[in-house]
Amino acid sequence: MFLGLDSSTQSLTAVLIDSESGKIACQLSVNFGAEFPKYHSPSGFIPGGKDGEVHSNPLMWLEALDLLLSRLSSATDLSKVKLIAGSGQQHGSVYLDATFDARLAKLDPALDLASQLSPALTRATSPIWMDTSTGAECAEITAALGGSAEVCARSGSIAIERFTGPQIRRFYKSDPAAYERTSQIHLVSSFIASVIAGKSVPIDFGDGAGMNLLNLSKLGWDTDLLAATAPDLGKKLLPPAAATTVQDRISPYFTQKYGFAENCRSALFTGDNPASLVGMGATTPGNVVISLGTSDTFFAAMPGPKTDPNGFGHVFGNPAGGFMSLICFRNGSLAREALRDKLGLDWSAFDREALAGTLSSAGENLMLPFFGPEITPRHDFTEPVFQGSSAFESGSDPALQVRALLEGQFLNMRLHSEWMGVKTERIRLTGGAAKNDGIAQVVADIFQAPVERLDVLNSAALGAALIAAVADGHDLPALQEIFCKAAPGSSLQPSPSLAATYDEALGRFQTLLNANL
Ligand code: XUL
Repeated sequence: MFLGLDSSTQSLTAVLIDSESGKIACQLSVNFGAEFPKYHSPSGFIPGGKDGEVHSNPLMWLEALDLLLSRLSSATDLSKVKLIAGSGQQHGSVYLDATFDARLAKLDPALDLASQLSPALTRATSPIWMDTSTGAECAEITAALGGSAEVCARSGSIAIERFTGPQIRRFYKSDPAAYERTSQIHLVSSFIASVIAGKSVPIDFGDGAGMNLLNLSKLGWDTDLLAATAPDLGKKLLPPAAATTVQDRISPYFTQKYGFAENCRSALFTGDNPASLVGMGATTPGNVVISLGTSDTFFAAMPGPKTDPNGFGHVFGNPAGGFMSLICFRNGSLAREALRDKLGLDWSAFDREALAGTLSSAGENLMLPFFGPEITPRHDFTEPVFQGSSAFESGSDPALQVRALLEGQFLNMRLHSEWMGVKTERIRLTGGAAKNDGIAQVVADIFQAPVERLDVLNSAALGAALIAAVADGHDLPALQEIFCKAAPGSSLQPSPSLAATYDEALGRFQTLLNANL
């Protein structure tokens, strides 16, 4: 059996797979807000941070690890687990002093993780991916490197507020003494991996690429980015490595306390998005995952470290080898819900409206589907822009607006993923709105690729379990055939007759967008 753990923003999840029977043996989740009210983090982070700061308490993640494993050991026999891998919310960082490794080496199973490791923290709380406090630090790093294009070409992204490098720089500037006492900086992923391994283990290429510090072509820390971020930073990070790098036996703390076998080993942990790429069965180029959530995200495997010339998209390591893109669109469900409410529709009507009666006007009316500030493209929109027939612009025919909103969202997605230079052959749709057939059909038609929906609940934790199996020598494509199957009857085919329609609409959409930036 192989265990995948995902330490995400709101919860810690375990997925245990049995590679012989091809079944998920057990999955369990611990919700931080519900289980640990003492951390005052109902949604997994401490609310009310100043100047855009959003932090979490890393001790909460450790308490969750103890609780989840104790529940898991009651539910199943953990002595059958051969290897553990995992993932974490990306970009979050944990700061530790020189005693961290010694504390890990002598963890006492009679005590808990949080109390034994808390004295090693040099920063009580961890900035996470929702933090936007580092605008000044991003500007400083960018200036030191000679511009955004250089930062992006090296690290896969322009300097981004939530990325770890700018966050480390802010810590160094605000508390230089604590920064100096820090001898090890971990991501959420490598922190949990280190606790499991009983020693500090490296950050993997998947999550490491979300720091503005990893040189993608060299797959090592970039000396100029390190120097632009904070002094002696290279000494506080282990050399990065592939997620499938196997460590020795896990810490005796876990074998003695939760019944893992003595020869159970662990791999490195990666970011939740790279792990999801694995769990969604989309690790080979041509496969695309579109996740429809509060924000929409588009991620896809890429053979080489190509970067977005406009600096909107990000490039991370792909745990199966090569690279992946991640492009985030802020106006996802937020925009769909805003229009739905404006038109007084419910979700099923929203779906029907998207399909019924409006197919003959596909691609005709254009909407820039931004109800608020957008990040891809980066612009402070305040309301959508309409261009088309008077029935469309006046809203007298709501169905036309529904179609144009969805078309606008996915034309924008197609436009801003073209830089990858990878032809979309299959789309796996996930997230709240994915089950909506009307939306799924628009996606298929605009990208001219079949769309599938998966039954996978915890794609990051499942991906981590698959990474554990691969680290043990199993074949990833064979495992993905079994564990990442499309839900029966969930596939939708594109209509070839709409290919030319949307090619042409894409050009007009781009012109309208450029005129409004
Ligand atoms: C990706 C990002 C989030 C986090 C949280 O860049 O910030 O998706 O990984 O899950």
